[in-house]
Formats: sequence, structure tokens, C-alpha cells
Amino acid sequence: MKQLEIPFMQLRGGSSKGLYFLASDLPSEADVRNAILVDAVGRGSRQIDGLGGADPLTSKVAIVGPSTRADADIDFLFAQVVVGQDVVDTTPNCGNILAGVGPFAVEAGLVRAQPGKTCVTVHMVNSGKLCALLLATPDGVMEYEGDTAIDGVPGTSAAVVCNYLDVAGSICGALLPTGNVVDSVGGVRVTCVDNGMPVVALLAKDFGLTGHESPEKLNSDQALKTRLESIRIELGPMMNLGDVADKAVPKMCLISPALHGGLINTRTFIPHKCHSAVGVLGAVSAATAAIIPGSVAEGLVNVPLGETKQISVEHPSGEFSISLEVDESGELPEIKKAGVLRTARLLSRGVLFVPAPAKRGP
Ligand code: NQM
Repeated sequence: MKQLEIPFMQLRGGSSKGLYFLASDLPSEADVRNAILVDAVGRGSRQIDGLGGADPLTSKVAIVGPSTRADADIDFLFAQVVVGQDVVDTTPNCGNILAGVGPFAVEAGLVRAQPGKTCVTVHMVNSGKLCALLLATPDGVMEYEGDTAIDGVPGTSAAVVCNYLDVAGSICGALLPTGNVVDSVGGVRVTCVDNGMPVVALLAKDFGLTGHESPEKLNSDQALKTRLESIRIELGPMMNLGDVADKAVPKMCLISPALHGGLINTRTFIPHKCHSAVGVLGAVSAATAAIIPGSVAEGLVNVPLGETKQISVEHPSGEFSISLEVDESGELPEIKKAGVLRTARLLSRGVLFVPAPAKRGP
């Protein structure tokens, strides 16, 4: 039986890598589409029969099409293939893959680039929120070369400026999904926040850790991972996420005092493996947790004053800079805008082959 042929591009978006498809090149029925995505990325923990890299950060998919909203240029649905579980989770968004969505839209002819800079407003279908991307497009052509460096990526590239608009509660329905600033679960205090990504902030010291351990060391600590997973499963329904056993959210973020002048230091499990850096919206949510009065981070952070806060989130391979526009006049800080700097690069473009439907199987 002939294999299915699907046009695709592969881009590095921020510090992640993904397969990018036009929505019109995939079936619209979610189950049929997801089976194709799992085959495209690869089944099993090694993904030997697909294009993924056997890591959550390289098992990502962007599905992009013309916008269904008048206030956006394009629609972007993010899909995470959960490594080793052969399922697709469209609950979370991904700020790294999002950085590649602008360049993809230009390359695919969905957006016409302007000479100089091109602004692409993206409707993030997973959350129903908007992000404005600013791309370098001299002569009206996508430029990948530049002098912006981001941690976790070798060399430098052209900047993709990402301005998230009003992302609080995008996945769980509220900035504080449990309704509390602090909850006690599994014998520890946690602060659960959704400022674009559902994140559970926990104190590394409550787990007998400094918070500066390497991802390799944390990934080999089976007792820690089991404890984090049982807290995560318990918090799923409390965060309005339901049963999260097969979901990529919430992310579990161990926080500790920053060592290099940042707001906090992080080790984030996404959700079963410790991130080698930190996710974009994961960092925005962790930083938000840290500035909420009374959160688990209280006493551990020096919150910058002023409406626009330049915040650095430290992680295993460096730091992540965020510009947060915050209204602090109410009981809870209200995040108006979160700006981050990313880069992206087109890696390949062509036709992807997946087994014909009858051959595709568990
Ligand atoms: O939090 C990792 C990444 C991400 C997601 C993850 C991301 C985000 O580094 O917005 O970027 O949390 O799975 O790509």
C-alpha cells in the first residue's frame, strides 16, 4: 500500500525543533490527524521510524492556517507528541515553536513579508489568545541570519520578537487555577499559575535539593520523579485540567534563589523530563508565580519595581529574559503583556511520508 505524502517544513523555533504543516495539508478530524502526527514524529521512546528526536523538545508540531479571527493574520495550533506514549496533547501552547510560526507563514505564502520588518499576529488556537511576532524581512524576504543569541542554541540568528497579549488563565481559565495562592499537596506547598502555561511552582529545598542540580542528575532521581508525578496527578483536576496522566501539562517547576542576579532559578519538568533550559511560557508563568505576593517564592525573590519589569529567569543552561508589563493596583498582579526574544531557522522543507492508514497502528 502506498505511503501517505504530506508537504511539511522543519524549523527550529527558539530552543525547540518541530514539524510545521499547513492545516489544509492535514485531515481535519482530530483522531485521524493525531495518528498521522505520531507517525510523523515517530512511535516509541526512540522515535526511530519518524523525524522526532526522542526528546519532548524535538517532538513538537505546528499546524498553521489562515486566521479564523479578524484581529489575527494566522491560526496556530500546537501539538505535543508525548514521547514513548504515542499520544498527542493539544492542551498546552509552546512559545518556542511559536517563534517559528511567523517564518513558516512567510515561507508558505500565508503572510506577505514587508521590506524591513513584518508583524504577524498569531491566534494561538490552543489558548484562544494572541501573540504579535516581529520578524526581520529585509527586501521582503525572511532573514534568518542575525546577531541575537539565545541560551540552548549555538551561534546567533535574526531576532523574532514575541509579544504575548493578555495570556493569563489561557489554558486553565484563571491566573490562579486552584483559586489559591498556595496549596498543600503531597506534603509540600505549591503555587499553581497559568500565565500562558499551567505551571506548578515548588521549592527545591522541600525536596532536599539546592535547585542547582544538573538536569541529568534530576532525571536519574526516580524517587523525585515519582513524587513530582503524584503531586502533578493530584493537582490536575484542582487546576481545571482533569486527568493529566497523558497530558504534557502542568509543568513542574522547582524554584530556588537565583545565583546570577536573576529573579529566580528554575528546574522545570516538562512534565516527566527536566528541561535543559526552560520553556517560554513556562518561564513567563514561573516568573509570574514568583512575583505574586504570598506565593511559595515569597522571601526568595526581589521583585523589580515599576509597571514594566525586566525579569531574568535562571535555568540549567543560562537565563531567560522577559519583559512583563504588570498592573499591580489590584489584589493580584495583572499581566498586561509579556515580551520575549527568540530566534528561528528553517531547517528543511519537502514531503514527509507516513504509513498508509491501514498500516498505521498502535
Ligand atoms: O513553555 C517546553 C519549550 C517548551 C515549551 C515545554 C515552551 C513554553 O522549551 O512556551 O516553549 O514546556 O514542554 O519549547
